[in-house]
Amino acid sequence: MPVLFALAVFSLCFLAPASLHAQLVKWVQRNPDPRSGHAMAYDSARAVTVRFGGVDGASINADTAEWTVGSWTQRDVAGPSARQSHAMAYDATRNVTVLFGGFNANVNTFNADTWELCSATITAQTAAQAVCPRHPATFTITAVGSNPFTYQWRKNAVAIDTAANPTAATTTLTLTRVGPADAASYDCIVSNRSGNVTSNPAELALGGPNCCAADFNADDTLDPDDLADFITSYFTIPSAPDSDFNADGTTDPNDLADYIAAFFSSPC
Ligand SMILES: [Ca+2]
Ligand SMILES: [Ca+2]
Repeated sequence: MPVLFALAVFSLCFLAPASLHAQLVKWVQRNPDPRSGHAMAYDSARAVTVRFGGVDGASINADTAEWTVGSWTQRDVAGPSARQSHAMAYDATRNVTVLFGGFNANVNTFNADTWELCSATITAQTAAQAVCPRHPATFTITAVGSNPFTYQWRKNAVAIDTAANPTAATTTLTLTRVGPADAASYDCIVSNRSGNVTSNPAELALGGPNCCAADFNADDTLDPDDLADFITSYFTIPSAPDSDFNADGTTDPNDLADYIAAFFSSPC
């Protein structure tokens, strides 16, 4: 005679208006999902309680479900075989749920395998932004889940060379002095043992109502240093993107003329 256990989670809903004559009290059954011999552990990185396996009266299960406030969500993830009486614990240092052992009465097998449930969730990221030319721009990503993570920032869906810009392999991408070529869409691929998740693309635009085109050294002050710095760039490193002041793809006398005009006529 099999012995069945039923798991039921109840919540007391209680409304208490000012008048005791108008009062509603009732029990609400949250989830009628019978289960015994399962294991559960709290994943603090994702703020969910993970349940795996167990017996529901009809079969031994290999399903994964997660409990958050008020409901269970079934997770369609491959993992351990069907079992009961296994153990689970959460490793808060690496943010993984560890499962070990258990028993499958259908095949009379005691398990000796160890599993880790890994996760990666992007919880915050920089939105689209506009940056004044030659100023720095940063994009930041925040991910929670199983350590360690790796990061790969992309520009227009193409991986940024991390040898040229090591910040492209970190949580914060920094572009030190943006120019027309930097105006693009940026996202980040976050990877760990659970796989990859990609952030939403965020646009970087150049300019804005408070930008000062003639502030060549981008210190938010227009003074003779800017004129000197532009002339130095123009004559010594004409290949530098900054020397192409009018951003037409060529550094020529028009850039010098345009810069000087901007410097002496700029209201900033
Ligand atoms: Ca300046
Ligand atoms: Ca030019």
